[in-house]
Amino acid sequence: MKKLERIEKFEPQVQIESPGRINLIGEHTDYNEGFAMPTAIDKKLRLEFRRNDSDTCRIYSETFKIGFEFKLREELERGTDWENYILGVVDQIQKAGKSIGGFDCSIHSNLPVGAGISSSAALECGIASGLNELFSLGLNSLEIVKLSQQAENDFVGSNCGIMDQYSSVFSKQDHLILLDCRTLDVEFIPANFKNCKLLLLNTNVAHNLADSEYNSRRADCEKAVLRIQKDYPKVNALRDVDIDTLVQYKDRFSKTIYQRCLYVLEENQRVLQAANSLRKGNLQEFGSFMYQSHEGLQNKYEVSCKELDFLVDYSRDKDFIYGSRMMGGGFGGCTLNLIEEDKIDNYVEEVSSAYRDKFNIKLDAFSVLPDAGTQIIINDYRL
Ligand code: GAF
Repeated sequence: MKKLERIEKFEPQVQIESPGRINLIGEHTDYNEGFAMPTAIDKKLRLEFRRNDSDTCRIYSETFKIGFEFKLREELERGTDWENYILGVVDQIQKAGKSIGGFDCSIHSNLPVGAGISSSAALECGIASGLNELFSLGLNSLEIVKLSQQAENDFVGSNCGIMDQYSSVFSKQDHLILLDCRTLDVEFIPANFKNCKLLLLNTNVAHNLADSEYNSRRADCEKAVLRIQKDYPKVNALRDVDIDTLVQYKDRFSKTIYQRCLYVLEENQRVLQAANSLRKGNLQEFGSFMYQSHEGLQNKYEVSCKELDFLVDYSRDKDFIYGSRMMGGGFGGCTLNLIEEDKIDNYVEEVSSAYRDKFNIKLDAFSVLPDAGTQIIINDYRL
C-alpha cells in the first residue's frame, strides 16, 4: 500500500453519487431485526471511476487531499480506517468470485466525516456501485447493500446492522423509509414536515469508545437472546420478544442487560407509533417520540455522551422545536432536531454560543433534506 499525493485528472467512465443518511427514529434496532426510519440526505459523495488496464487501484479524495494505491491480490493488506472501507469492498467482491481490474477513482464530498451521518456506508456503497458498473459485475442493489455491510463487519471490524447501507442505496427523494430490518419490507412515508425542517447539530466530538462499545452493545443483546431462547425456542432476535416476556427476566439478567433489552423493545414500538404520527401529520407527537428515543439511548442503552445530552436538553423548553435526539451509533456525532424553519438562524446562534461556553468546542449546524439513494451515471461511450 502506498500513499498517493495526487491523481491525474481523467474523463470518468462511471460516476456515482452516494449519499449519507439520517435516521429519524429506531436506533440500535437494525441488528436486533427491528424497525428503523432512515433516509438518504442531500449530503453526498461523488465518485468518479475509470479503468486503468493494470492491476493497480488508485483512490484519491479531492476533498481531503489524501489518497492511496494498492495492487490487486488475493490477500489485501489492511490500511487506515477510510482505506479499509474501500479495501473491504474490494475484498468482498473478490470473495464473491467476481473479477475486477485496476482502476482510478477520485472522490468529492460535502458529507461531514465522523458526524454520524454514515460517510462510511456512502463510501462502501459508492465504491461497490462504481466497480459494479465499471467491470459489469452483475450485482443487484440489494447485493451491493449486503456486500458493503459485510465489508464493514469483516474488514473494518464494526458489527454494524444493515440500516446505513440500505438507506444509502434505496432511499427515495422527499420520503422516509419505514424499514423492517428483518424482512427488508419497506414503506416509503412522505416526509411532510410542514413548516419544519430537519436540523443537524454536530457536536464535533467522536469519543473513541464508539467502535468497541457498539460491538459490546450488540453482543449484550445477542447474549440475552441466547438465554431467552432456552425457554422460548422460537425467539431468534430481540424483535421476537415482547415486554411481558422480558419482564420475566428482570431478576435473572443483570440490571444493565435488562435495561439494554428494554430499550430495544420500546424503541421498536416507538418507531411504529412515530410512523403513525407522521401519517396523521402530527409533528408534535412525532417529536415526543424523538425525545423518548433519546432518553432511552441516554439512560438505558447508554450510548449518548454529555455533549449530545446538553444539546437535546437545551432544546427542551423551545416550543418551536418538536423533537431532538442523538442519531446513529452514539458517543458523539450529531443531534437531529425537528424545528420550525423560520427559527433556525436565531436558534443556531444561541445554541452554538451556549455550547461553546460549556465545552469550548465549535458547534456545526446544517439542515438536510430527505433525498434519493445511489445515483449512477455511465458515460458508456468510453467503456
Ligand atoms: C451505526 C450502524 F452502522 C447502524 O447499523 C446502526 O446500528 C446505527 O449505528 C445505530 O442505530 O450507524
